[in-house]
Amino acid sequence: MTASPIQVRPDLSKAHAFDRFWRGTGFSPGELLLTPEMQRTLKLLSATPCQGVEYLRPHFLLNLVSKKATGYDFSLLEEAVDVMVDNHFVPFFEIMGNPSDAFDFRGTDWAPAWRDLVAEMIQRFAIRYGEDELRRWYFESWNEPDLPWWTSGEAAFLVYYDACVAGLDAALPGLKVGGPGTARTLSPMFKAFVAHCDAGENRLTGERPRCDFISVHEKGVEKSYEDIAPDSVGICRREWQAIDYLRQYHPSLAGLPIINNECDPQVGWWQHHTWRATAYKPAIIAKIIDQHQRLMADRGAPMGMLFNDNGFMGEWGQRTQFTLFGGRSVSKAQSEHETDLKRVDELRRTDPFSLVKKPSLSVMDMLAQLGDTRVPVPDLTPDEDGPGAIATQDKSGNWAVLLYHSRDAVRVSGSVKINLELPDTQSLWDVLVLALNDVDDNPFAVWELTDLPRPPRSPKLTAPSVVLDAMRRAAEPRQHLRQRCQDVINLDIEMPLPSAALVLAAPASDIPPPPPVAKLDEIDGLNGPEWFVSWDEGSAFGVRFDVALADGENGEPVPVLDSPILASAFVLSAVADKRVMVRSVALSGMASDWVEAVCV
Ligand code: 8U8
Repeated sequence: MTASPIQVRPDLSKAHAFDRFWRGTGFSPGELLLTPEMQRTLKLLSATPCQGVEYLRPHFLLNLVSKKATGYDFSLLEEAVDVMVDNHFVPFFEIMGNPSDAFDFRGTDWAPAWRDLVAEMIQRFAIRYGEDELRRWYFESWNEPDLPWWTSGEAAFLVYYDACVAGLDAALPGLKVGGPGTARTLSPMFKAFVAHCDAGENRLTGERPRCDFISVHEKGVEKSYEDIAPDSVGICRREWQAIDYLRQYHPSLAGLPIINNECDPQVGWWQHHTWRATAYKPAIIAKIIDQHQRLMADRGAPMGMLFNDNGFMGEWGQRTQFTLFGGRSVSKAQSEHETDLKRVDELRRTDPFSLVKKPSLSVMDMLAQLGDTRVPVPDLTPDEDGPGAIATQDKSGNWAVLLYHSRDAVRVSGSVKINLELPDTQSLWDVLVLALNDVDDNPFAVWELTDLPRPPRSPKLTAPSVVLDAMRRAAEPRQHLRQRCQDVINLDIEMPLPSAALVLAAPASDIPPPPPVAKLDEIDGLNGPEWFVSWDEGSAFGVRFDVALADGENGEPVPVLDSPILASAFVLSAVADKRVMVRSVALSGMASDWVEAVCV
């Protein structure tokens, strides 16, 4: 017997404003920003459309500052922050690190000097990046002061926070600041921090401690080399514990946005779990985001932001957005982290490397398409059986719906049929469905089919260009349907477990889109030059892009993928005597002329 399809019926009567609250990532340590691998990572990451990944939260940035006989040397810190800002990221700036180990936070009288350090840093940033830019940033206290990243105890942490705020306010009053970024639910450090912000006094200014947001870290499950199941609902449950605690004991703080800026399915970024390289990861990312809307925001929580702390560099099974081929071997960068500024020149050099995108980043390309009005979908029970939906419209009424099928279990299979009907879609509509699942393919599966040497036999991943290119194609969402619908949009969509699918729908149009402005950058790959092809995404809803190679001057462009690309860049190995061509494709399938991507 075939089960009847799961009905997905967005309810327009419940539509409300929707904020894309998941646009952050992080990594450690900050000095990775000086490496060619991280600089390439950010260049590729910034091609997530519509600033789909906007905030970057590195640890230990202040270890890049050196104390000199007179004053501080900020040059390495500024170089690192330039890398973020030049790639259009907004720093979520943890005031974390100890310049030349000059501060003994267990001692006395260090607070005015810390305030002055922060103030000087902010004054320099204001000159370098401008005041308006700085007002977009978030400033946060030391990462996870309830774990051994902070060893000086609660009292010193509160003084440290006061000195941070005093320094920020001395330089540029009103910058956004908060904390405590704690790792443990309702830990004594969390309680001490919120009590101080509620009823304490800034030790340096005598004012009430300023706090614009509360940050906590809640993840799906503790670290383990076993593929144990995360408890995704547990993330929201524990965030509610923090909110309930504030409501009960510190109501004056209970309205502050709650930010979970390390909202990962599992602790331990460095441990290898192959599910991090398959469709399991994009599906659970989509589910956790939807849970934050349904179980937090819809129930009155002051939802701030949600970050996946997946900006690290590493291999298939590690918590990263790309798989690193070649380059330097990455270790437990954070736990073993000790900054050695004498080795900075070594950081700037590396062996040849290539990056291959993971499906966990492709789902950010999908999420980025969602509109600013959410249309709730009643009667789904994704937290019990897996299939869920985030349905949205934009201001013009165009639909973007993200469907997902995810369970909190790594080793389950199966498939469901979803029947999606969009309301109020009379007359003609163009519809496109793109999907990520392991049945179509995934880059890790392409890799597994090879007999290339892999760890522990080889300390670094390596692959010929043809395999790198095949893996990159397999990372992109696949086109499942492109169709013109008359009077009603009613679609049956097969959703294997795990998977994510994006449905885009707009009133039909036969006008071809204008060609994109396309660029080509030659970058150094593992096996020689690679092409980073990028284009201006424009603002027309549903218009996406094809990349093709053409022989010589007059050859016909041959697309490298049979699906339009959601991101605003694609990487491929350079091929002699070929030209790279790009075109825009509207939802109707109407395409612009091809344009050549040229080096500028
Ligand atoms: C609870 C816990 C145990 C442990 O052994 O290591 C941890 C490391 C624990 C909690 C947090 C933690 O560090 C944070 O989480 C990391 C991770 O790998 O999950 C990183 O994502 C973060 O950068 C770090 O702040």
